[in-house]
Amino acid sequence: MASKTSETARAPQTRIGDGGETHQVAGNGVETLTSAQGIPVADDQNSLKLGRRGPTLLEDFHLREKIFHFDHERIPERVVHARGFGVHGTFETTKSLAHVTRADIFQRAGEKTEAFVRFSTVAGNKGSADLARDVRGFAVKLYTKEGNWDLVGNNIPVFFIQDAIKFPDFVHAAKQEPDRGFPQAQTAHDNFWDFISLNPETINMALWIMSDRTIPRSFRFMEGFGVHTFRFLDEVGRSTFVKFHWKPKQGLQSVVWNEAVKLNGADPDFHRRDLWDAIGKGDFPEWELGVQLFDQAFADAFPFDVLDATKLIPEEEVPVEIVGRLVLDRCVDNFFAETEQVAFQTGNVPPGIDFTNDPLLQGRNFSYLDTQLKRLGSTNFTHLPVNAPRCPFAHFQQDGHMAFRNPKGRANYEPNSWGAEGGPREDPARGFVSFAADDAGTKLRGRGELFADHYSQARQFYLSQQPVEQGHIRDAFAFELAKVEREDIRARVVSHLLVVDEALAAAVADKLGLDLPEPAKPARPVVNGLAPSPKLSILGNGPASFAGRKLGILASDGADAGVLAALTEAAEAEGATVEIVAPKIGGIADSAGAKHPAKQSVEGGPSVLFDAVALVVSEAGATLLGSMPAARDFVADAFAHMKFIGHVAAARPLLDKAGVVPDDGVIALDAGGAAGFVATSRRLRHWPREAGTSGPDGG
Ligand code: HDE
Repeated sequence: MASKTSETARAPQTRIGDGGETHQVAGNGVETLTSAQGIPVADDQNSLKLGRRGPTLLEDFHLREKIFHFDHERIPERVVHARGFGVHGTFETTKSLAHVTRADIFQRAGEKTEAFVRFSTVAGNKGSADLARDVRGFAVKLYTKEGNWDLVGNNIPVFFIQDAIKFPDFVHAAKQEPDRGFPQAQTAHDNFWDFISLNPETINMALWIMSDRTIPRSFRFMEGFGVHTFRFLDEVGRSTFVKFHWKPKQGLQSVVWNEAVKLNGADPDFHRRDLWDAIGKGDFPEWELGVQLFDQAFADAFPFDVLDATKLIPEEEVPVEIVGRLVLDRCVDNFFAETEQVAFQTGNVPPGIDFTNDPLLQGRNFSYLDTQLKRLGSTNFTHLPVNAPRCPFAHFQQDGHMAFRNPKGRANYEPNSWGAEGGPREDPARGFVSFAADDAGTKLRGRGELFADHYSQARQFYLSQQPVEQGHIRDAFAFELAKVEREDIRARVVSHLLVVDEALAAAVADKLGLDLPEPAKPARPVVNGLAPSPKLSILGNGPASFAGRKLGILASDGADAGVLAALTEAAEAEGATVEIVAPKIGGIADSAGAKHPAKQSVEGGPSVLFDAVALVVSEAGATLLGSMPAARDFVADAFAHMKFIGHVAAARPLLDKAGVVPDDGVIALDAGGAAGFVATSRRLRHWPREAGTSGPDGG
């Protein structure tokens, strides 16, 4: 046993019992490690013991504090939307809406407002994968000069249910089943489809979630929607109904299902990494804020209830007017402090914006405040920097856990007779005033009559999709229902689809090997003649360029230097990113001897990470890669996912090994083909390949 004297006498930089590792110590500009109380720490490697091999002492306050804090690092994850990613940005008003709202944020074109946005999936737990088939949350906090406005929306304009009272049932059914604790982050299970099949109000949303909207390529390539009908109020309290839309300047883009499945394995953080990388290199994503404005007369004449969140108003009927732009340009400094602790609340609206009686919205206004207390543990969550208003604020709320904004002075109530020293007072002119709704009625449990039309807009959505997209919806239904163990549930879902579109229902039933059931009985007659709304298609609203997308070049030693340079130049001129994937992470030397570092080795860099791929290999490289399963998968997957594939002539054997029968989407890069390949890649996918009509060999 070491004597006490020898331990006390040790040199300050020596660690007792540390096996001789070297540790950096404070000094020369390196900060001193302290306890949370500020006490300098001498040894952070060893707990205090009675002798080197003896028991640990309770006296070790540093050990106790360190472990105590660690034990309490987690706060409850969100009960829905647990997995998310937040970033900062700026909203700029581009058009004044002073004629319809007194909201300060919409008074002056050119006005800039700080913003925080959190994107999320809904059903999965915090550690689930990004490419789950799921709705994406699109929650925006705008720190306006008259208080925080939270527009807590989704990437789909309609919702599953009509009344907040159904939300716990819906979420229980969607999340993991309670006895087994799985499946998580996916709706392909009995409970979810049981709920859908027994609640026809979900059918419109069911069509949306089986579309490619739920497998976006990037947060940057999705729309956002406020979903509910809100009100704008002007200076005299006159109301105009409003629906909010976020339109990505980058254009819409989704992946195909097989790609999503593989992405979840290749990079479970694919969406958050994409946003982090894009912002990190200055490619700031941007959305336009659009509003659909309408009055009571329109609402009365519209065949659906504008208070029903399972319905939308087609843009073709009420155009979306662009009134602002949102640029996301700053990642968080600390994920926990900002993304995890940001607290959205639908009830946060500044003067000039107000609610309608949408029963889902009314329920949300209750829920969000409640959930913040549970999650953040104190009513003082508004003191956290990410949640605090940026405008001056003053009130008499006080004390509570962790209050760190504590007012001075004697008066903590109002009215009071302390004059100017007595603190803030109400302001009837500037303050928030609710719409003077003349509501009256019988107390009952029920819904508006038009809420009962559950199929008309589902049909309209389906008929608004391009054939490729309709095929994806069919396949998604067949995939999910094939995971449902009970045949009666599968059949009940198909019975609803029969009311939406007979051909869709028949195709799904065929894929399931199911006899067609009787159609469901709609509570209200289906409005069959609704005009398709092309704005509801993703493919119809894609980007016009390859900007913001990623080209993956599978390269080998001896790769044609000219082709590499031409590809890189064309892609970068387009605003796209180029990444080299090589047999080894050390990179390659091209035909001119120049070295190119690899971003990925082919084993860790499958083609699902890219929007288009190019094969720039030497003859020897093609042979080498052709012998590597990961390289063959790289090529075969790119082809199966309908991606454009550029290649040099030497890559032909690799294409053959991957089973690729070249079509119009497989493009030669030799003889100056690089620029044309990048230009063609603007179309993102070669969809005729999926339909089997791809030419020249596909017919
Ligand atoms: Fe939410 N929702 N929600 N929701 N929601 C939450 O609040 C709730 C609904 C949405 O990034 C929770 O802070 C009820 C519709 C987003 O932090 C909770 C109802 C829409 C986010 C809650 C709805 C949303 C949430 C969980 C039915 C689209 C993530 C944690 C009445 C318009 C916000 C939290 C973030 C989060 C309740 C329906 C979007 C429990 C009761 C409809 C984007 O309060």
